Amino acid sequence: MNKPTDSDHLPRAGGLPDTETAPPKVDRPSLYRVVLINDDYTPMEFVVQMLQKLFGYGREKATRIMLEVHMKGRGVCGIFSFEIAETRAAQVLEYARRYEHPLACVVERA
Ligand code: TYC
Repeated sequence: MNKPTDSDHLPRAGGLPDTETAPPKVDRPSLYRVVLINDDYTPMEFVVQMLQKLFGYGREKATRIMLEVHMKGRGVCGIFSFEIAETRAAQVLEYARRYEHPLACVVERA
């Protein structure tokens, strides 16, 4: 409960209580992008299957993301809280290295 103030007897904006008009005081968690980087060697099909397996995307969405990376040099494959983004990026690198592909990805503040 807030401390009583001198203006407590006056009508509030729109007649709404303070809890409805004041901005929320909790910080929203920061978000981070997992960004895939293009290279000339990793097979397209491997990238599509990786996106399906590690990010749970259907084949269409996975293909769209892979093609965006292939054509533009980079592409966002997901936006998450910091811990999830770091974990997913590490999983991408681990999966790629296991199959000896040079696939790269980075985490950026969204
Ligand atoms: N450019 C690769 C090729 O032509 C395909 C590719 C797409 C590689 C996305 C990496 O993150 C990547 N085989």
